[in-house]
Amino acid sequence: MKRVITYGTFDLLHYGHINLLRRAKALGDYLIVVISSDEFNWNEKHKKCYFTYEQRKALVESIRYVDLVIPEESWDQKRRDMHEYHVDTFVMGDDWKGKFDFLKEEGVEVVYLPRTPEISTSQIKHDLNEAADAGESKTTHDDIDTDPCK
Ligand code: C2G
Repeated sequence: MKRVITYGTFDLLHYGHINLLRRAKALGDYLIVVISSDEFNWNEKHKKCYFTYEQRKALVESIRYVDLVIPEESWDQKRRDMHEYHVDTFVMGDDWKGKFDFLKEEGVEVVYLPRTPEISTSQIKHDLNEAADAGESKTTHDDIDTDPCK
């Protein structure tokens, strides 16, 4: 059984994340996803997530490609993870290209996959903020046609 691992925040889960996870799983038989804890995100990535770790974990665990979700609590846990989870292949989007090549020293294959270019969690937040500022988000329920027979 070929074991693949990948790391990320996976906040506001979107199709760019799904594209990555689908291609990562296609490289093996078992996919481990290491999701950044709330503390790690805040202290190390200076990211405030919309969803908590538990919520992001539940979302990612529901994806058909994913076999196991564990927490990412420090930048330097990767070397240990490769051995603890008997990893064959480490996968990241190519925005990280070259950053984790040192993991080859642990005997794993390191693969960087092309990012899905036009989508990101920060882009989603930006677009929603812009829409809110423009007043586009003021949909009221009385203007939504709920009569299924019409
Ligand atoms: N990704 C992608 N295409 C996008 C957005 C993200 O392929 N449009 C990939 C990223 O390259 C990454 C994974 O999806 O491999 C998760 O992305 P993030 O949740 O943004 O994770 P990141 O903040 O990059 O954290 O130790 C590594 C870090 O935890 C990675």
